[in-house]
Amino acid sequence: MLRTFPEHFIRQTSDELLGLWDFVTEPERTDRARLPRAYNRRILVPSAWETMPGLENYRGKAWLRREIFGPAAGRALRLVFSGVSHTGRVHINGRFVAEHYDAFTPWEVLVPGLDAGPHEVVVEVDNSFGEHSALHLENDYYTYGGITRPVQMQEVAPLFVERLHATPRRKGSQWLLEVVVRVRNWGKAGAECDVELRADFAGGPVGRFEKVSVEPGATAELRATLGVRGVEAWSPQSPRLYTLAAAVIQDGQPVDDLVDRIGFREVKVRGKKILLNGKPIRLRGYNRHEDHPQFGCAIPIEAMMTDLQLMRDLGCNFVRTSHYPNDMRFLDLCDELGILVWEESHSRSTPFTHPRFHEQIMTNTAEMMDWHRNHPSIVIWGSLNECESQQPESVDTVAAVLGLLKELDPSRPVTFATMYAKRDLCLGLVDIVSFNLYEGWYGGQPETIGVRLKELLAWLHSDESKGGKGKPVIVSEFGGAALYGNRQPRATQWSEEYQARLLDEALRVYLNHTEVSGAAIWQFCDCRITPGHAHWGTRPRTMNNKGTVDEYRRPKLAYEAVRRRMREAAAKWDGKGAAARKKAQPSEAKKSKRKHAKA
Ligand code: ADA
Repeated sequence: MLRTFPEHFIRQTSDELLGLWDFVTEPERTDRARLPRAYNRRILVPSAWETMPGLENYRGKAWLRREIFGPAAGRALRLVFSGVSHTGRVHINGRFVAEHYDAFTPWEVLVPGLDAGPHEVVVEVDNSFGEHSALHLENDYYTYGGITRPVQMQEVAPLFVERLHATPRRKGSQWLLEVVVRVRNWGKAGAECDVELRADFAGGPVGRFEKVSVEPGATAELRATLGVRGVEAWSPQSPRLYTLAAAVIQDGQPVDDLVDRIGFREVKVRGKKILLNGKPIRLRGYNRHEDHPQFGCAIPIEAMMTDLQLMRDLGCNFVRTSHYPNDMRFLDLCDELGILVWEESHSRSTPFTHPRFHEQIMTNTAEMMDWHRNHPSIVIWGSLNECESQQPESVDTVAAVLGLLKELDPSRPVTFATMYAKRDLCLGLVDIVSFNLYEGWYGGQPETIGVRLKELLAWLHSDESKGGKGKPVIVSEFGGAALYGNRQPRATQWSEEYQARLLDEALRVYLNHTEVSGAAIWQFCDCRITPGHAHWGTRPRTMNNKGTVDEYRRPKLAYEAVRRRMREAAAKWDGKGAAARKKAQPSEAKKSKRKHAKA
């Protein structure tokens, strides 16, 4: 399954491509044909090939092969890949059919006209760096190789639901749901259908598009705004999910469908606050890389759940998917558990000068939003982590990427994480200002964290020219490294003691500051990095060691300090403490009543 729930009741789907495929890497090939004639290994899908003996460091091309049977008569084969790292080229019976770049966004391959088969599917996968890859490059995390997220095989009718988008909006006491359905026609002739919307928040159908006609090869985009009453809002405390489905009906019969889960919630920025359903929220949690020593980036759902449970135990309500779109199953779990998410498109200090940067970041950003926009847990869209936002010549690019986020989804605030603090030139382009602040690690001391923050906030809000005056602020990264097991009473850098002290002080400051709307520790778990780089290549163990848990999720000393600080903040801001505070503070209405009474 690509998701944690069934997405189709009418469309035929199969998980048979999850399993063993034939496999060969370029150096192990024995022929020079366009596609390999012989395969010397077997590989599991999904998996990262670095988990196989001898391929721990392999970077280059490899081929995966499987035999499949064709779809039923009158149906096209549709393959949905939720992640191939980083470039996938699909061949069916030796014929090239599709290509996709970037490990972190889903993509689909549609093949009409296949008979019952059998047919050969070959996926050429490439994880090499160079001119062809602007977003995957040597970095402070690792680009793995393989079909690293689940893939699904589907049989689709000529008219099928390609995408279903639903955006909730609050209007007084009711909700509006803006629905967009894309119906595609792969057939050779124009065709007509009705499209019915059903939801579990209503007894029967909630909408119907009649006599929709779609030209051959074209896609029709259907739009409706539904008024919805009597639903429970989605929130971290009560992550209520509903189901929305679109079905294609022809001659009175349903021929295709797509089901998604939605939540009714609204995110807004008001002055220096982020509001969820009209109430200020404070985000506390982690930056997380999809990385695990046993699985690489191909993390099984069980391990995703462990990560989320650890974050829950730590008292967090927030995760930033640094620095790329995450597996849809992870986002599904966040939806279900009520974890708030900042999802960002793929970029970390990526040079804008790379010849393919513009095209690849725009595509990645649009794909992220096309596939992930229904997740209620996603409350912030981001991109361009620590990119060149301090350079005048970069402003247009930052504006273009953030503009795309805004254009495709005006319902969520946008941001990027900057390392440039007072030198940043793009703070005017965001809804939320996000600073990566490594005070106490790359310079400074834990004790100077508070002073640095105060000074930065005073500068930011001092006048309009800074771009961020009066906007909410998130400290999007902070922390320091500790090598698991390196315990020393001297408590110097790289020791567990130092990291614990640093995080304790940082959280004391950030979680209690009324002008900080969010704090995300760098990072949840230690992660593998690309070796050899002048800067990150010097990191001990060729890992980024700033995890609160190590790569095996073993807690470091800081775990307890973080847990205590986060839980205190939870009690203060969103638990019983918050309710008690509210009670203690007279409402505006009561205050004015009292004033009048006094007068
Ligand atoms: C940056 C960056 C992270 C990581 C971190 C660090 O802020 O966004 O990806 O590299 O620094 O550990 O230095």
